[in-house]
Amino acid sequence: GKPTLAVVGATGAVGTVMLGILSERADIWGEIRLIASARSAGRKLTVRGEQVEVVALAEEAFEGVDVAMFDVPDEVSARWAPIAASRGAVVVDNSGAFRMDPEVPLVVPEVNPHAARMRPRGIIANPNCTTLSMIVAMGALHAEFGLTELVVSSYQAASGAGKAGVDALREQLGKVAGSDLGSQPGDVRGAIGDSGPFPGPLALNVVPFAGSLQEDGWTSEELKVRNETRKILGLPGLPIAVTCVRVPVITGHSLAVHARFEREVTVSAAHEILATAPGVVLCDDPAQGEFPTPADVVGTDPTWVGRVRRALDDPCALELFVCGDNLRKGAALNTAQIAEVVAAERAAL
Ligand code: 11C
Repeated sequence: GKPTLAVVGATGAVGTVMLGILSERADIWGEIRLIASARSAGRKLTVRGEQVEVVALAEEAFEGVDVAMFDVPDEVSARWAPIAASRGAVVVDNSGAFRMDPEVPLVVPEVNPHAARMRPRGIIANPNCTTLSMIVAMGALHAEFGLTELVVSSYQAASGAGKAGVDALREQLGKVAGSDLGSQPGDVRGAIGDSGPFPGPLALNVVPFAGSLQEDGWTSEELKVRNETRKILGLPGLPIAVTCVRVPVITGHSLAVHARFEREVTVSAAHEILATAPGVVLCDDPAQGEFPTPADVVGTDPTWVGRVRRALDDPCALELFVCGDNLRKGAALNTAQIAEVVAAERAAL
């Protein structure tokens, strides 16, 4: 029969998008079991046009599950993913708990699908949404030109911080709408106060901080983009500098990328690769006002690329701007694609 899928964290920001994605994609699953905290148990959610009752996270909830997707905080995955795996499920985990574990593959199906097969712990990790928002395009360029260095700045949406992030930004926008705030130091901060998950006002502002503070001034988010990119591309020594910035966008992460390669590159060669790479859409005609923006790409599946330029001071380097939906390819969609890779293995047995 068709494999049984469990969605753990079905009621969260990513889980909600996941149910939509599962309803749209090819229907390869038998039962889809929805799992969440005890608080949400008993709620009914719609998936594939049917109402499904949410069950509480417990060992028995994984009985008979072939693939279990986890869209929950790190500490919940750290505890429960091994339990699901010990019960025979292949876990696809979207938290940060296992991404850098050498015994856990970190998979982007367009870039390193083969890595999914080596999973001694029965766990496959899904990358961070900021890494995912650029990695399909960068993987395609790397395959052709050979990456030697990346310098990246992110423009991250509020929904990267979950529902709490979206609620905080909407509330802040309400407080500043129609005002003349934004012309005196601290006036926006004064009007908004300290609330929500961001360490500064996000409405009428940008905040150069995401995640938690780590050694030497780097944030956890910046180190994730660096470490995960190296692991996915199989380039453990790749020099990568990252600055992560939160911007007042609801959903859609963007990145400005300076990418250096082993050999000389041209914009036309890069265009040709990006225009044909699976999962990438080239949108690059600035004379016609065509470049990707998060407001235009939210809700879509691909990685959008524009503003491709050759570096003025380096014939081996490109500058480009990428945008992607951080809840779709950045999270739920990539997880669903990995689960489909696992299901296809099983079907081939
Ligand atoms: C953000 N990328 O935009 C983060 C959220 O490692 O999965 C996702 C954190 C993670 O805030």
